[in-house]
Amino acid sequence: MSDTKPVIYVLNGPNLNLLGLREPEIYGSDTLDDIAGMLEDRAQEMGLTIDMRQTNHEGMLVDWLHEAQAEGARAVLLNAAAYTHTSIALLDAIKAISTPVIEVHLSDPSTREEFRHLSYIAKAAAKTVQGHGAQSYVIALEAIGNGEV
Ligand code: CA2
Repeated sequence: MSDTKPVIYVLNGPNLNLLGLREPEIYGSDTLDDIAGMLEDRAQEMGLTIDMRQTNHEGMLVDWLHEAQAEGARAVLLNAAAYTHTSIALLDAIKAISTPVIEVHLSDPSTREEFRHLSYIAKAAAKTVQGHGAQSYVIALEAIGNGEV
């Protein structure tokens, strides 16, 4: 039988492949695979499917945002990492698709260095969840499940 559950793209940007291996005091000790597992468990309860990806390349994130729309994804969770604070290309890509995008951060960039206070992603995202460690992703997923996004 084919799987017709709505798909949530979970897109992760540069250096997040190192999660759990460095700077646990800022980002926690969960790896990206741990977070994928948490999301898959919660998504199953909610009747959703997770497609979790990570790249260190800005253009790949742009391509995946376009793909999310083309493939009919229900929504995107996006942790653009440092590109959050620099990327007009990602802002334009979010504006160019109708798929809702939720901005996710492990830390709370607004309480960190000044250069992290500006988020280009927030200018187009349907919602931002930040500062809850790995739980930020789960909270963002639940916002889709409860119809907030
Ligand atoms: O808090 C977040 O999720 C961030 O998106 C993480 C980014 C940072 O540039 C943003 O301001 C906030 C950094 C991701 C780097 O990930 C690392 C993981 C382990 C060790 C070092 C970096």
